[in-house]
Amino acid sequence: MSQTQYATHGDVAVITMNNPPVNGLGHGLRTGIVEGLRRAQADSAVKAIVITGAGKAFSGGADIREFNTPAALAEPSLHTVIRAIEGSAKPVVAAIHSVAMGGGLELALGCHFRVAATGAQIALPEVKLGILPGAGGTQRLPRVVPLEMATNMIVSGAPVKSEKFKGTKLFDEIVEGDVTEAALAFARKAVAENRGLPKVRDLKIEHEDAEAFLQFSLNTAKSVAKNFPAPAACVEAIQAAVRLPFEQGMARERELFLHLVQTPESKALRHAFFGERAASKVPDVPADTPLRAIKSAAVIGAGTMGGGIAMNFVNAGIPVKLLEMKQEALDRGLATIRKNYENSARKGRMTMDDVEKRMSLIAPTLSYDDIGQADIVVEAVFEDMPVKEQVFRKLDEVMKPGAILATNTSTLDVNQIAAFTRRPQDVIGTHFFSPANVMKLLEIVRGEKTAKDVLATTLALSKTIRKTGVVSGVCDGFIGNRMIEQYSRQAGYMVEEGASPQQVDRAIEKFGFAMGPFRMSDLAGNDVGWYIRKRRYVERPDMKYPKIADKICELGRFGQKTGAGFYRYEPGKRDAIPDPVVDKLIEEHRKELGLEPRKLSDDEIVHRLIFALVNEGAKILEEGIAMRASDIDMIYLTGYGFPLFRGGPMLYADQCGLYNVVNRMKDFAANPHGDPSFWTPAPLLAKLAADGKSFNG
Ligand code: 3H9
Repeated sequence: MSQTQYATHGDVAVITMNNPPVNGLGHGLRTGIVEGLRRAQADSAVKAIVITGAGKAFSGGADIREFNTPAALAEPSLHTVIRAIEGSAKPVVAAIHSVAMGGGLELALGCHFRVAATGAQIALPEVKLGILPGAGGTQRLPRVVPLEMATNMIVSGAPVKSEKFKGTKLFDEIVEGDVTEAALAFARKAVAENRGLPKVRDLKIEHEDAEAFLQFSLNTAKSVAKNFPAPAACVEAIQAAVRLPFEQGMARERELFLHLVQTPESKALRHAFFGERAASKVPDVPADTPLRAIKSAAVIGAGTMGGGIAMNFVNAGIPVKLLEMKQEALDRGLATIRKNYENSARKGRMTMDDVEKRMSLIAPTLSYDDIGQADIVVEAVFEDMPVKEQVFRKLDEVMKPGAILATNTSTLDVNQIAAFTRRPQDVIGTHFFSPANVMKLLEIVRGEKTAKDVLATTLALSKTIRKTGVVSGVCDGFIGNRMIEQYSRQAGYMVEEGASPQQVDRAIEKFGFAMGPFRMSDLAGNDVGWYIRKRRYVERPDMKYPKIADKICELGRFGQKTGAGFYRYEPGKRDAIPDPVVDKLIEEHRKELGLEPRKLSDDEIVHRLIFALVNEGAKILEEGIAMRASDIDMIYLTGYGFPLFRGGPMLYADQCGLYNVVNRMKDFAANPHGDPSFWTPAPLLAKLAADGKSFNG
């Protein structure tokens, strides 16, 4: 089916791009546009041409799925299309009713005139995919809007509403109502008034001190973007626009684009773009599953987690009942929420009026009788099955039929929790990450009996509260924590073998993690892991654990909250300071084990940590706990501080080559200390490696 429609309206031809969902400029659409142009040129009755888009976008840009495939290079390329538009002997008018992004905007910039609807979203967002606008965007945008504005748009990728361009040369008209009608009228007027065929390329970039401004922008881009090469390359392309004749600037832009599109950073960002969207799809839950209405919520527990969860609802305008057992705990929880909002107000992110408005959406209560009418209730009480049992039995009694009963458990069996109620189909896990009002990840745990509409509603809710929702099946620790346990075990082994906690943290932080395992544990509270391990020792006597972390806990060093953990902390400060007490403890522990400390390289540290994640990830994938490898990556990118420029553990393993991963694991298994069985490759990993395949296809 053709991806364009062609029609004539009197003496104006209208080419409508029609490639759902967002008119991505793939090969089919590009071909259709060129054909439409040819047809219009050949028809002597046609005096002008309008290009518009069907559906929800004018165009979301080049088809990202085509990148690094032959289709991306196949003619007509986007350059060829834009050249054909610009070179048209009849005026071409872009009619932009909504999103014009990336290649879509570049195409519009090739048109002789542009008419946009108010509210249309305009952007060159390529930088967010680790590339730059590669079809003239860096050369043409600075010719129609002030250099600062163009640079800002290209380097940030942020969308700007069409009306903000009033007074610039980007749009000839910004209209309310039917933009195609307006463009048709405009086209007729342009012909009648003999306005010719103005080309953006012929305009001059006007700026008093472009060189100094761009040098400053380049320095800023380099220092802010650190691991991402694209922002600086964007500025370099704009520098070329300022310094060079148009065609040479285009050549420089092309060169930079072709380099960036091959970088692992760009692959990682594109993986995350599609991974985020894939995560919201569940193969056996149809996209049109009717959702349950979520207009009100309740949260059980006003502790750190409960308070953060309540803030999520409030921020989305959903009123919340916040329930606690004791007045003091409730008061404390509310005070913390208020403090958080007031801090935001102090930083200028909201007004004090907003603070009051948000606080007014929270109704504190000590009674279950007050929460029964909520559409969803999220339990965030102590991580202990008997406590959860009590809460869920009570919820089963008081909640209205059809309410979603969610548990914020991070490790416990959601099926067992569901079985405490007579409505297991309404029970689901919503595992928030601390601080719950900040962290992007929401691990959504699908119980055996969770109803499809409950899952679909929770996934939709994750978008409403601006989280990345990723579905996990039921297992101990779900996806994220089950994997992190293996990572922590390796971290502990490496300290036993000779690394210091600082060395381990430093190595993985250099790799790009926001925080190493020991600093992270100190932040989260070492007692949390200790509590879980004590349960493991009983349930899984077959599993070996390094014991340093237990010894740290036995000293009451629970981390930042007690002023000491693997590091020590000055009162009120968060800087992790190495502590000789810990060094001594480790030394004694090694002696007890009869271990002569050895030097570990940073490379060994990093790869033992990452491949521990990958091997467990492969098991999780094979067991169907995760639906796809990219879901695991999204969990690690949004909840565990995995470096975005590396795309997540599974993509990182793919980029290393799974054959190499398995070989490296064999080396680790040969290490006489530690746990050789730890490094038995998961069957899926072994198979993919042997077949020369990857996790992400
Ligand atoms: C570029 O243009 C390069 C050129 O400079 C140079 C070339 C030589 N391609 O976000 P949504 C899919 S680079 C392919 O949920 P929304 C998306 O995967 C491109 N697919 O909807 C999803 O698919 P599915 C620069 C794309 O309404 C579906 O559309 N452009 C593309 O919330 C719906 O997406 C960008 O970076 C694409 N370009 O938001 C724009 N765009 O249903 C990136 C979307 O299978 N896109 N899809 O999961 C966006 O920012 C948003 O998607 C948009 C719509 C605002 C357009």
